[in-house]
Amino acid sequence: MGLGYIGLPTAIIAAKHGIDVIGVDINPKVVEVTNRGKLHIIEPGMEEMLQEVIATGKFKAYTTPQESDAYFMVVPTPFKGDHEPDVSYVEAATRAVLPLLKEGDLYVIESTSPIGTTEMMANIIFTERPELKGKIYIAYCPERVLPGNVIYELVHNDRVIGGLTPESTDKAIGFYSQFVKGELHKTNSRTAEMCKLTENSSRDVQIAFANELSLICDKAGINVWELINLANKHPRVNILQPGCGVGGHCIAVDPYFITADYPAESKIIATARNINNYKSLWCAEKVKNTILEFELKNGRKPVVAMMGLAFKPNIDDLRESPAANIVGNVVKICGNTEILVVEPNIQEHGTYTLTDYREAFERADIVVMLTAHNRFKELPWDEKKTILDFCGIYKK
Ligand code: SAJ
Repeated sequence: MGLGYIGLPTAIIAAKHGIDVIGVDINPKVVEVTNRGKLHIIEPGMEEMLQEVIATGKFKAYTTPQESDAYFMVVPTPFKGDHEPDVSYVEAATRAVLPLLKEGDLYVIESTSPIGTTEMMANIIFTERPELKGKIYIAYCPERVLPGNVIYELVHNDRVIGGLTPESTDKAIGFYSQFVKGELHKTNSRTAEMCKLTENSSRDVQIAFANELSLICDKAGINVWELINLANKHPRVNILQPGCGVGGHCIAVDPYFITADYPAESKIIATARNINNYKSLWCAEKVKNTILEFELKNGRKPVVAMMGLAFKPNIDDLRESPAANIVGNVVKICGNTEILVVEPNIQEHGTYTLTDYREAFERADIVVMLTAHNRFKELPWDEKKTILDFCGIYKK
């Protein structure tokens, strides 16, 4: 249920391992495109695999669920209101498969979910189908793949599997062991739900620490990249890298699933979110001030190169990208300044005319490094330009 960034690759990999897979998505366009062997998500190597499993007849997409032996909820859990998790898609997917459930079936939630969601869905199932009580297996099993490396990680990562009962955990392990080579760790559903949220919150907190250091170092006149490199020479210190904020659909989102339900207890997690959000605003302010200073000093407007739109290095994914937000913010406020927007990993953009990264660097008076793409690392350091390096292009 759900043929998005995780559901579709999972369906394809399972089919590739010989499992008969029915992919379901409420969006008819997704179903049509998928059945034509075209990938509607960005994931290297996945389209060839999709075409293969369609050809072998192991995979087909539909707009409504079909009777199966195991059902997987892999739908989005967005926000409603002020960062409150919205589990209505998980509930809708659950209600859609409810009439099809039969004795012995496995029902798994993979969607990132607040603590207690699996129990809540079990309640819905048993309220509507009381005769299934004790006769079906219910578990929570989050994925932890890194976008861009999904084919490898779906198979090789360890997974945490939390059943409502030990029998449910075993049943789910039986399923996943057909294609997962990583270790499958047994737990209960609440721990598995919290484990997913913990992993991404942990990374968010660690990035916030690096971002906080970058703000301190900027004021103190210290090169933060050199500082972190030196601190990491300590055998028990491993600081992550500062950047222009935290993007993507996971790390900047999942911590709110904890803070929404446990506001009094989740102080560090909430502060980390604020620091990482603030870092993007700080970067945008820095760019605007640098433009003003240039004008005052030179009596003309500068040419500005904004280097990168993607949410992390060497990908073409612009979802929830702090770099894209900063570009939007600067373009809005400094509309009459010539701003060259660069993203070498995409061909075109709906709003901006893109400039080649070498040309933009050459022409710019102010160069703003937003995403640490490898290609930008070939560019020289140029004393004549003002370079704002928010992502460590020149850290060496
Ligand atoms: N970032 C930094 N500094 C760093 C590392 C990352 O600023 O040192 C920024 C990146 O630029 C990016 C954001 O953090 O904007 C997130 O990037 P990422 O590569 O750390 O993670 P995602 O969002 O692509 O994938 C994460 C992964 N989770 C963890 O590493 C704990 C992945 O394993 C999860 O499956 C995924 O979230 C998910 O779906 O939840």
